[in-house]
Parts: sequence; structure tokens; C-alpha cells
Amino acid sequence: MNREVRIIGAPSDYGANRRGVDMGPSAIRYAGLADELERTGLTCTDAGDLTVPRAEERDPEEVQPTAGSAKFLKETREVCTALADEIAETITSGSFPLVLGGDHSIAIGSLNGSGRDEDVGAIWFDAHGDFNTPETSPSGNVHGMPLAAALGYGAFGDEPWASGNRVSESNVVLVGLRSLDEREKEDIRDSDMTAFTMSDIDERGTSEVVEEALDIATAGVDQIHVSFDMDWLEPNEAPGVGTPVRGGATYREAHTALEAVAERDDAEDVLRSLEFVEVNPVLDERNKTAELAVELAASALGKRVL
Ligand code: NNH
Ligand code: MN
Ligand code: MN
Ligand code: MN
Repeated sequence: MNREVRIIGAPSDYGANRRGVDMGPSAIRYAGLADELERTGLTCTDAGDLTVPRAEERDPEEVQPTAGSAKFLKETREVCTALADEIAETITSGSFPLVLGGDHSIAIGSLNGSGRDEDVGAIWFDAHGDFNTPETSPSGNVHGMPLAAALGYGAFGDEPWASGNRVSESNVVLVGLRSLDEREKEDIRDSDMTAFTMSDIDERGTSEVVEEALDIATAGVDQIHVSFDMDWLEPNEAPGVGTPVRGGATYREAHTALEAVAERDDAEDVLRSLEFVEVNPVLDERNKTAELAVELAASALGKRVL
């Protein structure tokens, strides 16, 4: 990474309907993010956290979720609009946005900001597909919907804060899936995205799968957003997440994946923005998941052993 890294906290838990993940940015900073990036040879500034309305301060009348739809849409819209602006401005100023979640709903803002002025691809490391819509979601939680929202599906389609971007569907690659809802599965199959499951990783190995993901994500576009959901990892390694699923990536596989991203970025400057989401210190074991997020951020941004 040859740009100044700008750390942006997005402490939202509205997409996960669960308290604790709003403390993710603090936990990751406490785990030593800025120092680790500096040891890696990067210059970084911390933009602090975006303002997120606190649950206790909201008017209970206003926040009642409507059944079968998307919960806390107003709050999510507010956070994502601010995040998108912050990311777009960071890129315009020549710096590199490193976003700390917060639950994965914030990625609607990340994709909007990253793809505001240019066609971009995306790689999505996640146990889940995050391709539900308010109509198909079994939970109503927006953290299961950000990819659909950013690509213009469902009731988000006419929401400029969600789909007002140039994220190219055929340049979106999901990596390491292992938990999809029934309708979501069909919708991912019908989409122009590419999806690799954990079985693909078992059969072909992490390096080969991630190299192919990078080829697809960057085909015909200059740069990509990388979205890293900490539940991509095996829950032993990353216990501090709201929806753990067994059978995830190992510690080494996660580093391998992000080292491959860094190597491609070194050669071709492909990284436009990066985020780590779903770190929930309330569910964590002595901040282990946040510490891992710090390590992985360093790997993605070019840390080398030798
Ligand atoms: N698919 C489920 C839902 O839509 C779970 C999503 N949870 C996630 N996604 N953590 O990454 O509610
Ligand atoms: Mn996710
Ligand atoms: Mn997930
Ligand atoms: Mn271009």
C-alpha cells in the first residue's frame, strides 16, 4: 500500500439487531491497529468514528421494525450515507479508506462510497451471502442484505444511498460461503456474481481460489473494495462474532487470502478500500477477534515476514 491509510470507524449495530458489535471499532483500535500499521511501514491517520444514533436516545415510536422488512432502515441509511461520503472524500484526497465495523450493513455505505466515481469490483470474504432483500430475509437484519442493496435489488433499488454506485455485479466475488438462506441461494445462482464456497477452498486451496477471485473482480475495472466479515473464520479463531458458523477458514488461510490481495495490490494497485466487520467484543474471548482483525489488516496492506 503506497497511500496514507485513513482509519474510519462505523460503530453501527442496527443491521444485526444485537448490541455489542457497535463496540467493534474501539476493540480493534485497542488491539493496536495504528501501531501495527506503522510497524508495517504505513503512514496512517485516524478519522475517528462516524456519529451513529444510540439506541437509548431514539424515539421508540420511530424505530419499531415493520414485519418482514428491513429493521432500523432509517438509522442504517443515516450511517451508510455518512460513511459513503467519508470514503469517497478519502479516495478523492489520495488516501486509502480502512473501515472498521460495526455490523456488515455498513458495507452498503462502503460500496456506495468506493464506487461513487468509478466502476469497481468487490471481494466478499464471508460465511454468509449477504444477498437477502427486505422481501426474502428471514431475519429482517440488514447485515444479511448489503450486497443485494448495493447492487440495486429489493426494496433498496430506488434508495440512492444504497444502489447509487458503480459496483459492477459481474466483478463481485463471494469467497468461502457456508451458510445461505434458501431464497438467497437461488438469487446468488441467478445473479452475475461469482461465488466460491468453503468446499471450493477445500478442493482447490485458498491461494488458487483467491487468485481467481482477484482475476474476476478486477476484470475490466481498475480497483476493488474488499469486505472482510470476521465470521469468515472458524469460530475458534474468531469467537467474537454474532453469527458464527463452523467450518470456516483457518488462521493461516485468512492470512494467505489477504496476503494474496496485498501482493496483487503491490503489482497493480488494485485495492480501493478495505473493511473489517462484525467484531463484537461482548462475545469475544479477551479481544482475540479484534487482535486477529488487526493482524489481517496488516497482511492485506502489505506486511511481510521477510
Ligand atoms: N443470512 C442471515 C440473515 O440474512 C444471516 C446473516 N448474517 C451475517 N451475514 N452475519 O454476514 O439474517
Ligand atoms: Mn457479512
Ligand atoms: Mn457473515
Ligand atoms: Mn477505470
